[in-house]
Amino acid sequence: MNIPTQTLNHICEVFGLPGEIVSTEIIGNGNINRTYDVLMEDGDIRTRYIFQSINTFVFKQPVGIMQNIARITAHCGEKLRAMGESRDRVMHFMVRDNGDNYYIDGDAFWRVCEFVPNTVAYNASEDPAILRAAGRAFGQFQTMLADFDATLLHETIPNFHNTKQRYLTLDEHIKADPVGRVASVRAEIDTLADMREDALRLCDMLERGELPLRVTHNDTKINNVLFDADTGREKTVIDLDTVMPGLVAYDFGDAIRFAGNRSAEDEKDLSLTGLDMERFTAFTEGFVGELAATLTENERRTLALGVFVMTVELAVRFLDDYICGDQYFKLLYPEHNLVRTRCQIRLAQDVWSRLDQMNDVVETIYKDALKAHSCAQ
Ligand code: GN1
Ligand code: MG
Repeated sequence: MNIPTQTLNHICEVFGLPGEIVSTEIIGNGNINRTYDVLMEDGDIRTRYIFQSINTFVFKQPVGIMQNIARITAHCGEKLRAMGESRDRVMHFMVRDNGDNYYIDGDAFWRVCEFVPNTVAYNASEDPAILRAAGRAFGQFQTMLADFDATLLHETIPNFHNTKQRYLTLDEHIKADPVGRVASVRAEIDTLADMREDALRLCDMLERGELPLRVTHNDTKINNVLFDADTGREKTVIDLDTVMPGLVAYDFGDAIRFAGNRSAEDEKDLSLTGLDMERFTAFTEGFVGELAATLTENERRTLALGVFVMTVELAVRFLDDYICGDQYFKLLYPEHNLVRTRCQIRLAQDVWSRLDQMNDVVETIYKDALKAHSCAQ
């Protein structure tokens, strides 16, 4: 959807951005919010910004998100400054004269942040160096937030990674069958039912107090990492909308679900879908390398399981949205949510068959990382 220039100009005014808009481009890879890359010119100075309108069907309390973001970016910014790191290693949101980092324009909820200069993002990569850097980026993000007071965070989407609740919601909608699609997806429903017990293992452990809550990112797709265009090293993590208390396995699992898959998450040709162990290994080296010293034994032993859980959970969410008539995720074509569901189911099956192999890789990398860590001390 194109936004009228008038609206964008108005947003510039509200946020006090100097100069004129030279060009705008839609950034299309998010499934929820609408995002625009806006280039502005003020005399000789050209500045790029990211304008985003938050999807308020998905995020019912956008002001809470923006409060979370202000606190998280301030916390990370301080840490990075103390380490002598560049200011580009955290996102910067524009603040209006009244102190708000957002603007409500009728039904639309807008925010603006600086475009991080000289960076690139990837929707997929086979390059181990890039995957390792992505792993480091999400690992470092957790490390930076390890001493953040989680009680300050609004729960932006309640039960976001509560797999049990996701299944219960699916059960309800299967019963209600609001748009008459249930009969056509019996096979998918049955397969997900077979996976249910194993997919709830993280929830069960959390309920039994066997896994600690951390402040996690919760949406760790590789396109939520910006890399330095010259060096390829991780610059910063973006998309902070779902930063909430969670399990380390959520972040690890979701990242591998996306970046470890040989295919896109909505591939129609399922023979192309499956876990690539080299990509898995490279990401794990980066992620576990950062977090080895702080991982509990249960956390470490559930990382690989997290890949399965997050993949099944997303299959459940895509199928639920399909059964409900596609209200949540953006679609590129009518059957998109069903295609996504099938692809995630295929990936989950492949991941399950490789669980032991994945656990072995995690264990080896963990031991090496600990050794490197104790040598460095
Ligand atoms: C959504 O919009 P995007 O790409 O950041 C979704 C994630 C899913 C992802 C699947 C708030 O993320 O949970 O894993 O699509 N975000 C929300 O591509 O539901
Ligand atoms: Mg997101």
